[in-house]
Amino acid sequence: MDTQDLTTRVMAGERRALARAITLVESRRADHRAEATRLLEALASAGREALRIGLSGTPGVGKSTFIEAFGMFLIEQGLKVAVLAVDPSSARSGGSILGDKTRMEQLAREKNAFIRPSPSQTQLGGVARRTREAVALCEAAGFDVVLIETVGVGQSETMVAGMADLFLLLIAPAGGDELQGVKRGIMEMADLILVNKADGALLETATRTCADYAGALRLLRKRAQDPEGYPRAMTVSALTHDGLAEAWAAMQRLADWRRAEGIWSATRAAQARTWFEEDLRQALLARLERDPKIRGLVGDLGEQVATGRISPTAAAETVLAALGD
Ligand SMILES: Nc1nc2c(ncn2[C@@H]2O[C@H](COP(=O)(O)OP(=O)(O)O)[C@@H](O)[C@H]2O)c(=O)[nH]1
Ligand SMILES: [Mg+2]
Repeated sequence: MDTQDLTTRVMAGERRALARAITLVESRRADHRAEATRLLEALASAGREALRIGLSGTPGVGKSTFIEAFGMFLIEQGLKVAVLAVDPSSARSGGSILGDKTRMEQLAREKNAFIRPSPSQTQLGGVARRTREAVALCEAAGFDVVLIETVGVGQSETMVAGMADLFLLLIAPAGGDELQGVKRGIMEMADLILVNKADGALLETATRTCADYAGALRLLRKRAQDPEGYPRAMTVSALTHDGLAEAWAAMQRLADWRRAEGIWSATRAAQARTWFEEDLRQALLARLERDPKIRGLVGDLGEQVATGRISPTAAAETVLAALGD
């Protein structure tokens, strides 16, 4: 399959071609990289856009169960749904979504769904680029919604929020008035806080937890990207599917408002600019690390800095000077 062929097949929404294209963008081989860039360029011209939804929450909160239920709900609405996972620790754990596939059994069988586990890479920068490119491929393949799942570890959430149109935070019902140690920074990224497991014996606790979060959200600084009433906290049950339709309605209302206000495109433009700068930074660092002369110099100077023979600032300047020639 050449690039032209792959482009045509991805555009036709062939899932096997999409899987293959993602494998291509995940490859570190220089020739693959060049082909991936050509493919992405060719596909970008189609100008297809999906609703990109970032989803985060600590292990056990019900992300996989929610994605299965919400994904099926969207498919019943006639939409095509892609699910990508970002897990910086997957190199060690062997990929979280794999075990999860059992929880996404139904979704995995749907022809209008596409599920892709996390690329096994330790470097968050590498994961970010590959995930972004996978998102772009899913969009080109005609998916309406791309869900990007991440586990609740700080940096990966920021990264996912940086490539999403909407960011959802899944929370478990909890007794007590502590907000489960959810970091303020993460709360500030959320467009919707969904308190999951609002069913059975947990319903009452979930309702109370939801009210707590609604209160906490009201205390946050007003964001330019929100209409009245957002960010919101709502209860859902991935198990009984209660609240899923309401959550989807809230997402659509927010997305529509942002489109109408020009916030949607402005946010995407700003995101693209950030990615460009981030890519450049990564590539420059990689180039430095490949240069044996610079690597040697950095090693030597590191030693001198550690033993106090030269200041960190002077050492950095020495390296920069060496780059100049
Ligand atoms: N009662 C109830 N349990 C749920 C719900 N969603 C998930 N769970 C359970 O919570 C556990 C963790 O769910 P999982 O989807 O694997 O969480 P993840 O680690 O965030 O992906 C499983 O035992 C699920 O059955 C829900 O809405 N209600
Ligand atoms: Mg899971």
